[in-house]
Order: sequence, then C-alpha cells, then structure tokens
Amino acid sequence: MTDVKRHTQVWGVLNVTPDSFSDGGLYENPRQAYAHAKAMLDAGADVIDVGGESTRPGARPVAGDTEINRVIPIIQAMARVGVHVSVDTMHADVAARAVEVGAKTINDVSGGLNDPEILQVAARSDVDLVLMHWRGPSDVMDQLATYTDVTQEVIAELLERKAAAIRAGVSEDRIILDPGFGFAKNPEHNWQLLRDIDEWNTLGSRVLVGVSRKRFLGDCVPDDSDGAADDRDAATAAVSTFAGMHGVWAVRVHDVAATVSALKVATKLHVSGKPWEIW
Ligand code: PMM
Repeated sequence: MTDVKRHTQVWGVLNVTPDSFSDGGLYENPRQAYAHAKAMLDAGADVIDVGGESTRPGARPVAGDTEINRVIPIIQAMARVGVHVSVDTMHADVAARAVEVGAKTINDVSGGLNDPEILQVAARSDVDLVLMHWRGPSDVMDQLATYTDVTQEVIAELLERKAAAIRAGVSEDRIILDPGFGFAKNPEHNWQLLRDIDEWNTLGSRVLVGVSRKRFLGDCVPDDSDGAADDRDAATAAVSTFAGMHGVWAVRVHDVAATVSALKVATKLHVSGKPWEIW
C-alpha cells in the first residue's frame, strides 16, 4: 500500500481527452494539462488521476496508440517531480506503460473486465489498483442499469472482481474498491448507494467515491442552472464530504479546492447525534 495519509485522500481529475463530459478538450495540450495538475496539487490534491479515454455515457472507445500518446508524456513529467499519479485506463498496454514511467496507481473503471490482462500488469508491479463496478462499455451501460437491490448487487459484483484480482496475483492490501457512480446506474441507484455508504466499510478494502459533476447531482443544483457540469461542483463537494465523514478512503473530484474546503469544514464540525430537519 502506498503513502496512505490519515485524511480523506483527494484525487484531482485530469482528463487529457477531447470529449470527456465536463472537461473534454480543456487539457489536451501538455502545457495546459501540467498547469491544471499543478493548480489541483496547490489546492490540496493528493493524487492526480490522468485519463485519455472518455467514459461519458455513449462515448466510443479510442483507437490504437491514441490513449498512450495522450497520457504517457504528462504522467512521466509529473512522476519525475514526485507527484503521485494514477492512470485512469481500461487497457493493459496503457497501464503497463504508465507504470513504467512512474504511475503509482492503476484506476480501471471496468474492474479488470474490459482487458483482464490489466490484472497481471498490476500483479507484476507494486502499484495500487482501483477496481470500479462496471457492467459494460459506455455506449451500452445505461441499458444495464437494472437491479433488485443495487447496493447488495454492486457489492457482490465488486467482490468478484476483487477475488479475480487476487487470483491474478494482486496483493489484497493494494486493492481499492469503487461503487462506480453513474456507470450502469440511474439517479436513484446512485442515491441509494450513497445512503448505504456505511456498507462500503465492511468490504475489507479502501473505498474510493467518484461522484464529481455526475448527472444525478443535477437534482441538487441551483434553480437557475443552465445545466453546465461545473454547476454541480458544490453538490460534488457536499457528497464527497459526506463520503469522507463516513470513512471513505478517497474522493475523486474535478474541483479540488471546493472539496478540500468542505472537508476542512467537516473536520471542524466533527459532531454526531444531532437529528434535525435539514430542508
Ligand atoms: N468516473 C469517471 C472516470 N473515471 N474512475 C473511478 N475510479 N471512479 C469514477 O467514478 C470515475 C472514474 C467519469 O468521468 P470523468 O473523468 O469525467 O469524471
């Protein structure tokens, strides 16, 4: 297990893609990507999570070396100066190159289902591995959002992925589990997974929560919002803080400053057992 600090780990999202749902096209240029990573680190990010393939609903996979060419130079540049970099990929070849140039975590949103060889890549190295709950590619995932008991089914499916990773040789303490908010889940599924947050601490692994700017938070934005994804940053900070207060190990966010600030407020107000009407 790598440098685990006591506070909730904050992962800053760096998408070097033309088409991610909230920041697509903003950081394709390496100089802009590096500047944005630096700003997130200055705002308190512990980890920079670099992705080169959009997973927004309906997105189509990228071809060949495109993903490698997008992510490797920026990962290498940041790792060289000691930044803890995670590579957000579903592809074993991309993960392997990223680890070679210094990435310390592999973040696989498919939990090893898209390209099972990624589990061997993790097993051969000493990096952490995020296994996210996933039922299928982004272009079909909305059709796969059918559950009788969403929390129990997501937990069971995630534990299967954890067992597969262990079978492949990944040591258990390097595995991080993620319920996969927005992936094959409708808004009510996402809210239910959050209401059941205490269940996530019974899995024997660190848990990462990534709700940042996701569509289901649209229920909680100001009435005059025009639907822009960054209008969901305050709701993201609120949910991420709720997660931190319930013992989740890490939160993955676009607006690092807002979430760090909210986590600091929660730290000051760490009281419990006061029931009242909230709204
Ligand atoms: N969500 C996105 C991408 N990668 N990784 C993890 N572990 N968990 C997530 O919820 C997650 C992820 C969605 O796209 P974004 O990069 O635009 O947030």
